[in-house]
This record gives sequence, C-alpha cells and structure tokens, in this order.
Amino acid sequence: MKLLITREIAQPVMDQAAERFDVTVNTSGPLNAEQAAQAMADYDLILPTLGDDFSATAFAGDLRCKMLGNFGVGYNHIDVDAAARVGVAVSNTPDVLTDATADIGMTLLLATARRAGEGERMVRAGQWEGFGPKVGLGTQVSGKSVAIIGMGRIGQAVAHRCHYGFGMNVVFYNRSRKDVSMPARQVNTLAEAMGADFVVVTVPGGAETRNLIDAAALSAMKPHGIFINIARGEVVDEEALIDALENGAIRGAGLDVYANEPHVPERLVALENTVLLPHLGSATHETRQAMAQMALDNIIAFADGQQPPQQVN
Ligand code: 8YV
Repeated sequence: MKLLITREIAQPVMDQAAERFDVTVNTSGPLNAEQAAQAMADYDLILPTLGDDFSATAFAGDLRCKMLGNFGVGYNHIDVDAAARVGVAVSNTPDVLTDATADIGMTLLLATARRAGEGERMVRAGQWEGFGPKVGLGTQVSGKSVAIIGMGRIGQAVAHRCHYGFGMNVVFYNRSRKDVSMPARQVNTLAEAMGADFVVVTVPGGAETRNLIDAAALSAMKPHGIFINIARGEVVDEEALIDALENGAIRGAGLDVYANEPHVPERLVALENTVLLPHLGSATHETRQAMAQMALDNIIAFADGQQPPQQVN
C-alpha cells in the first residue's frame, strides 16, 4: 500500500513505516487544497499534519485513500464530516502531547506575567543597567486566579499545574458540565471566566469555537488580566485582542498559535507586552516521537482491517 507522510517526522517511525508500506515523504511544505485532493487520489494512506488543507474539496474527487492518520490532536485542518460521508477514516494523537502542551501554557503564563521576553530582549540588546528596585516589575503568579477555557485533557493538565504548582484558584468554562478530580469551579458564562487574573484558552479549534473569544469576551477581562492561547488562533478575534493589548484594556498576552500561521500580525510583534511562540505546544523530542508512533499505529491498524484506536469520525 502507498503511504504519503506529508512532512518529515521522527526517523525511527518513518523507517518502521517503510518496512510495511511504499512510503513517500513530502518535503515541499504543507499541502494546499489541490495537492491534498491529488494525494487522496494517489495514495492508499496519508499521515498529514497541521498546515495541510484537507477541507471538503479534498474529499470531493477520486478517492484511493481511505485513511488519514493525523499527526496531532487537533484536526481542524481536516473536514472530518466530509471524510466520514465518503468513508474516509480519520484518527488523531490525543494524550501523548497533553503534558508538553500544558507545559508550554505554563511557559507562556509565567513568561508573560514576569515579563521574561522583555527582560531577555533587554539583556541581549546590552540595555540592562543592573538591578533596580523598580526594574522589570511584573505580575505575581502564585496565589492568583486562573480561568481555563475548555476543560479537556490539556485544560485539566494546565489547571493541575496552576493549582498544585502555583497555588492558584482555578475556575473553568466548558460547553458541557464537567466533573474534575481537583479543586476547580465550573462557571456558567464565558464573561465570568474572562474576569480571572489569567485566562488560558485550551478549547479545540474548528467551526464550533471559531471567534469564541471575540471583542465582547475580551471586554470582560480585567485591565491587569493576562491572556494565554495554546489552542488555535482562529478561536480568538486577533484584531480585537491586539486592540485590547494596545489600549491597555488587558495587561498582556502569551500566544503559541495565530489565526493565519505562520503570519503573525506586525501590530502584535510591535507590542512589548506579548510573548510570541511559534506553535511549540507539542514540540519536544519525546512528544513528537510519541505522536509519530501513534499516527503510524492507527494507520497500521487500518491497513490490518481493524478500527484505528484513535479514530475521530
Ligand atoms: C501539533 C497541535 O504539533 O496536536 C495539535 O493539535 O496543535 C500541535 O501541538 C500539530 O498539530 C502537528 O500536526
């Protein structure tokens, strides 16, 4: 069977794939909609990643491929309903990236609150003039309140770190009722959650959450509030977020994701009160290896005639 891996992944996993399948590794960047549709016609199996455009058009033409083993937990770049309608299975890679992604959430939360990005830039630019009682003052993290928007696996892992690591008071907003095994209070409205000292967005992307954090939601934040997004850029109205940062309606933002990656708006880059990471959520050697293995394991299960263990549609 012919397998297309749309981006280079961990070598041992590509080697393992080559023992079983006729493997092609695409090295020319993300697949656009046309290339995705062509790949659906040319291959039996595909291991895609974020950035590839498997929207509805990918499933509208000839379909040799019946299985997409996505590398990543988020699959908002794949129209899984369109895939299901034409009998294409889609799987993802949950759990293995939860800790790494929650760790990046904490990295951003701490770096934004404590102005670590600004401090680093100051040192590197040779502009540090030594210790001063009022130099680089940031916001205390320990003991503050944090709202988790989307209390799924990653949201809970962030909440756990905030509460047990930093003594923070955790509230969360979630579309359904959720019982969690830690001290955390579910609030009924997004506005109530947005009023916390820190807001961390961990909802899945896709149509249901697009622009969930709009200008109205942002206006419920406190002027000292700090906004963190490790979910998907499309969840936030980026222009409204920049307005809030520029006019001091909120104190800062730490972002790992953007509406139109890899494009990061100039206005965002120009702001000192932002910490901007290049979608590093799951980017550890250990996690990327585990994600690659899980994606391939799902593909192998499908090729063996079994249901892929992490099938999502
Ligand atoms: C992945 C992510 O690296 O898994 C996800 O949903 O956002 C990332 O951490 C990316 O999706 C790779 O495809």
